[in-house]
Amino acid sequence: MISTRNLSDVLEFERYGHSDEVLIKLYRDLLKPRVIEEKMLLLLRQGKITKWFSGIGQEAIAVGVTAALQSDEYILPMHRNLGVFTQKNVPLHRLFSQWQGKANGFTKGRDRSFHFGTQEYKIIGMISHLGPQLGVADGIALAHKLKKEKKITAVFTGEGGTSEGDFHEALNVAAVWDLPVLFCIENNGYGLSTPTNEQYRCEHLADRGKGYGIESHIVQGNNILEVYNLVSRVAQSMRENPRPVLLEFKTFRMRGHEEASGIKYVPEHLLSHWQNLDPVANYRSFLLRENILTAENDTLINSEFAEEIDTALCKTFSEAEIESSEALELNDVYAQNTAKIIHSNASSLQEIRFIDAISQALDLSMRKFDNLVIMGQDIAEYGGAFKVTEGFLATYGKERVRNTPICESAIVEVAMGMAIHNFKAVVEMQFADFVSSGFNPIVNYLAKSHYRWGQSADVVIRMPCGAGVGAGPFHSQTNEAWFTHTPGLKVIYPAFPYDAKGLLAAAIEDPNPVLFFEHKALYRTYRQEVPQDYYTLEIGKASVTRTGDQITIISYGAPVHWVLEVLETVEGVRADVIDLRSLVPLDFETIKASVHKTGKVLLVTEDSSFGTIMADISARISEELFNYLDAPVKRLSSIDTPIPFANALEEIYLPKRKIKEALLEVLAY
Ligand SMILES: Cc1ncc(C[n+]2csc(CCOP(=O)(O)OP(=O)(O)O)c2C)c(N)n1
Repeated sequence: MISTRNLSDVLEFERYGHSDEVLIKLYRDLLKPRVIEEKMLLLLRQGKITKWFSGIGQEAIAVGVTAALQSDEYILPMHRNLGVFTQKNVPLHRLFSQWQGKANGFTKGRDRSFHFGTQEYKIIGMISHLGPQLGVADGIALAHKLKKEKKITAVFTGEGGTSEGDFHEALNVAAVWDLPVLFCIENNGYGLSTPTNEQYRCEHLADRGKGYGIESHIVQGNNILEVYNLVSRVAQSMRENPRPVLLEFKTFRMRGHEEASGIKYVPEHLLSHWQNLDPVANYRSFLLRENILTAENDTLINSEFAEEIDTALCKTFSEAEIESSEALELNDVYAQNTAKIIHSNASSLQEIRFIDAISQALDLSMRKFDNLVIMGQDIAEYGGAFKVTEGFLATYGKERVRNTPICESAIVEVAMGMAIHNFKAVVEMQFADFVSSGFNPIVNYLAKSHYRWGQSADVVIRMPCGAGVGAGPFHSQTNEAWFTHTPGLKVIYPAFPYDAKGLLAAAIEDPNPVLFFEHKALYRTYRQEVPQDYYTLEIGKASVTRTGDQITIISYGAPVHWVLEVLETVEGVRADVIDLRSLVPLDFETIKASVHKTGKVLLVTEDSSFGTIMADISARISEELFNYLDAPVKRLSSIDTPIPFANALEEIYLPKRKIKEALLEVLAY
């Protein structure tokens, strides 16, 4: 259903029964971001600030939407939505300090402008990639819904941002799950310099609501009373009857995308048309005409704001430049993990497969944490592609065991949103290969949030990976190196059922985002005696699976088993076999102790050769342990091709067949 509100060429205001006080309050709210911005433009010309994204002409949307929300409802604004921040009463000096990269801002100088969130004010700021926050809003809304809180979540995008896949995925998920998300498109005519007819083909973006089965409305975004009234009405109805609603606000960007870029590409007639529809000037005229506001009062309000701004600016400008150190910066990359290691109480062990260990860890974690939700494709009735969650639906119900549409990006974003409202999420990638479709939110949103503004992403992404099952280039990759390079992520890669169970439970306890690799070839082939109850293992500790003093062999995942098999076939070799278990954080101490003892190192990974984690380990051994080495560090990895399908080709690809020769070569050096 699409409703089209008043879109005439003049702004006509209707009181909707509001008192004079309410109308004046809305005027003050609308005026404030304008006055701040005019000051910022002045400071920019004076060289006192460096960059500015103008929202002049669009203020009625941010202000009207935020005014219609309850104070504990989340809002996810964009770079032009200063009005969201003023409406939520964020202190001006903190905002200014944020823009100037100072300590009283919200990111300790680590991110700029509006790229931050604050739980205190229930504002979750954007990342530069525009689209991901749409799915994050879905996650917050889902968290509200699961807690049975009658709250909505509002999220903004420009019309340019609607071309991103994130927009489609987020609307679709919100529709399928009936999430109370208010999707607000600010259609301001241009995405940087690209006009709407080069961005999309439909007449109105609101028309897209129909395709998702979502109610949508077109709103004159320059009319504060239209915005406020429509959003108030829709929001109340969404609280009672949770569902997404799509709003397309028609408006215009009166200045450049950012100040330096200018607006040469905008035809003059468009500017003058929208100048006549200026949201502040028109509303002021209406209030003056109706004798609700006097010119004297208007002057008073303006000077009150000017004084407040000057005081706050003084505070910011007198604040010292930010100081830090390597240690302080590194210390904020991860949230502190306060979870204690839990030891097993079980008196008996049971021999189980690797896959059973994964299922048990998930099952016991679901019992332990009632705020834990598992999401993934086909994981509910079907039990997942590998049957890891078979039976979970009957035990934990559809709300906590969630089949998802095929949209890895949105689901990772949903997991992030749930973490923002105090849930834990486990996301199952059907195959680790498909994580590429959810790559952006993992490496840019989840990984960086704690460092940027102190928000941890309590999310585990399960990654069934690896070769040996003849599944070809898109179902066999071991893609841990895509993530080990990104600060902020933890990467775990166990090789044994005991480790898999304890480390998956530990990953779920850990508030940081964890990529948890599960080698498919181990799922049903390897068995081990494992305690049946709940226990956790320390993340970041390698295990020495076999000891010896002649050579250190370092590996993780399936190759650990290949190495152990080879050692069974060569007599008399005394090798330390280190199973890393955790790639980030990396246990270099265990490596160091072993190399001190053996002086020889063989590194074995299933990853293709260039840029593996083994390259870093090799470099570090060379740098730090050179004096202990009796031979060059030897690396073994798969060849630099995509992983092929046919068994014979897979054998050529993998390093398995080269292990014995490499071992003897290093020993003989
Ligand atoms: C994924 C991505 N691609 C490109 C950009 C560069 N970029 C920043 S803002 C912008 C235009 C956005 O247009 P729109 O969504 O309409 O918002 P507006 O700036 O008009 O308010 C572009 C292309 C980006 N930030 N992220």
